[in-house]
Amino acid sequence: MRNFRQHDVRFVQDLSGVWNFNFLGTVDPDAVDVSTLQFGDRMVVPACFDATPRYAGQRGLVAYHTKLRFRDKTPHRLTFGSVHHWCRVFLNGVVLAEHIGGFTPFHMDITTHPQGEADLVVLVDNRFDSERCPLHLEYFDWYHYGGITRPASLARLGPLWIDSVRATTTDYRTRRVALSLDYGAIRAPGPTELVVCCDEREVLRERLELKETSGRLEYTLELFGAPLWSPESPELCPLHIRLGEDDLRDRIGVREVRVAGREILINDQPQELLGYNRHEGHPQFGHALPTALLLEDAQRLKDAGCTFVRGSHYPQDPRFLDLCDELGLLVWSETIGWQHEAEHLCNARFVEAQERHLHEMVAGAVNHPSVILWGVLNESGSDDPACRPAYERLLGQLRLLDGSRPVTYATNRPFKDVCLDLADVVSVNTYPGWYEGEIEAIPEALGRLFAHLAPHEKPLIVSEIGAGALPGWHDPLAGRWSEAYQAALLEAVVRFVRNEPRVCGLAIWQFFDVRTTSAPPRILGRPRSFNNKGVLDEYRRPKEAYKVVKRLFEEPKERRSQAVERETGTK
Ligand code: ADA
Repeated sequence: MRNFRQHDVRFVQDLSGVWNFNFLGTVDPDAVDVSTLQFGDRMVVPACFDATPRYAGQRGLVAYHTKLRFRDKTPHRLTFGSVHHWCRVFLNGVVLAEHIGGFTPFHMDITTHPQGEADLVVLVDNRFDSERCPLHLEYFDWYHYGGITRPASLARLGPLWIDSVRATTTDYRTRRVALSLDYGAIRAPGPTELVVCCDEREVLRERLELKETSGRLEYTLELFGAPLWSPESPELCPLHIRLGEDDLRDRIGVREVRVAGREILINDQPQELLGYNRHEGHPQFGHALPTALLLEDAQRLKDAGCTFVRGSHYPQDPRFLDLCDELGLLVWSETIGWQHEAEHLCNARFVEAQERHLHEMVAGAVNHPSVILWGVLNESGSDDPACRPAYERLLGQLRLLDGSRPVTYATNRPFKDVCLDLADVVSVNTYPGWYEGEIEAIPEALGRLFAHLAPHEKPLIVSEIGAGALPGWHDPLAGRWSEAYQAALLEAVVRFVRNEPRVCGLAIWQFFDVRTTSAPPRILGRPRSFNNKGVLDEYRRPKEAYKVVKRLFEEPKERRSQAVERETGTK
């Protein structure tokens, strides 16, 4: 599930492999008797079944089956990295759990089961149903693939287990880190030893008297001599925690993120965020990208001169975040969402589903130093006072769950927005030169926009801007849809934005082309059924703009600092 070993002691069975499979189609999940299901086909886990040739583009209910092996009678934890986009999980024919929403991990603890083998059946539905699964809707500008799309595992928890661990830098200067550990147990554990090692050095050893079957342990660690994490020097601190007979490995980065005036600071250093929006998609793999492709994407972002990636429009694979941690790429992590108006934002079911999903996003990504910003509700009704309570609630939840990172949302209605005061960072999606106006008018359009947002005195990120280019379309007239037009537009954008002291971040739309919804009318403006605004095509082959942007991104940082100095009169 991660790019490093998470346990030395805890036994974990990786469930990746080939499972039994049945495409049930237009069947109501409530009408399925799992004990009578036949499995005539096979399917890889993790994978998107509807990206495979046999089921390409099909929507419906499917059933997966595999055998689990329980080592003993103690509790075990079944974890799914992500299932798209509704599922019901059965163990030996009995429902264990239901889950909605892809792109986030979830688990179920199994406490009563005999030792030995058991049948695991997962009903998965990739159909759109706004009642049952309001997080995934057909009109979004990306294709929703289905299946068990990230790795799954079965872990033996034993009688006492580490439930979760969170490490937050509270003072980077003194390397002070707040550590909180939630544990669970089948009975009050009594005397228990806790040992915490950082980079194989023991930083805490304590004999505890645990009187409850669950609880939270909190400590302040002073990691003397630990290296700091920053984009230039992404040094990670391996953490190994042992509680009784259970253990957990994670990696932390000693770094603080803070907003000051118009800047986002990491360890008090202002950051210039330069990068792209990234979907998780590929024609052959759908959303289930193999590790090699995750690595390719991360390497390419670095090669493209990026410091920043916006995970649009959903939480990215934890293995991709691991790579960002290692490479020093800064990440905006956001919940699933796309252009929701009052119809959704005033609907309690939708907001509750967002809230549950947001909890999973934070729980899954909170220890990644690369994640510096949480986001919600891409391009939604932030101009509508009726939608403001939903923004208040979701941004408020994010702050409650993690006060150590700023929160934001991408608005596409900045001139009428009524929620910007709720965000720590103002983020704006805008398409001058593409949806409105010509390339020559970009400086004027952006200048007007930045001037309008200036009174907010907050960091400003251009969270989307771009142009479509059909891969290989070399038009002598360099018109819209040609590679040359896209390159010229992005050149104008990057030149203007990097010289603009009021802007601290730019995420171009987008890194590579992704398949979009098949539903009209959007599809009619999306040749090939793709959103073609990538600087790479869907197979990650560069278009003309890739090199142009790379050159501009790689120009020394001094350029923006000079612009900031000019603006603020500081030197
Ligand atoms: C929006 C949206 C993106 C994409 C883009 C476009 O800004 O947030 O997901 O749809 O427009 O290509 O038009």
